[in-house]
Amino acid sequence: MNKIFLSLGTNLGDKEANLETALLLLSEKVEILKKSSHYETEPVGYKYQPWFLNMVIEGETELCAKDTLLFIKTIENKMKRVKIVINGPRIIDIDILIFGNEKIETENLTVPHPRMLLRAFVMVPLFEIAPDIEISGRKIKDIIGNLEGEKICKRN
Ligand code: PH2
Ligand code: MG
Ligand code: MG
Repeated sequence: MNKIFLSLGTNLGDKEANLETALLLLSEKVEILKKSSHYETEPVGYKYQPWFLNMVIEGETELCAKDTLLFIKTIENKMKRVKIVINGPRIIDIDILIFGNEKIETENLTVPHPRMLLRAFVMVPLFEIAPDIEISGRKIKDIIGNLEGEKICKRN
């Protein structure tokens, strides 16, 4: 079994429903152990788009990293994600943040996720469910302390 952390994000349509659908589809092959709260977050990168709803989950899967990525892509396709603008609006985006203690650098997949340390919309929900993990030898609390102030608001 592989212990994994995934981030989910959506900023089109019924965002709550999109997260629920994605979790349901994920649960076919990933046992979901912990779910963060949902966070409304200011778009990072491309600004001219609606705010996102983001969350992070901890799970376990029998799949290897490559097959997990393929599985995630089938879910994004099932949910009819279309890519028009880089970093632009999407019905669902599911990213592999951490995959066991594997370090992966291939054309399609880099783990730990290369930009996660810079993004409050990943690090804040991750801290909520896994405050004690370290990423590349750094404590999450220290990483969050150094982030730029992108706006992020926890939903009840
Ligand atoms: N995803 C991106 C780019 N920018 N901004 C927020 N707030 N949330 C996201 O999930 C997000 C983003 C690329 O995947
Ligand atoms: Mg992403
Ligand atoms: Mg992605």
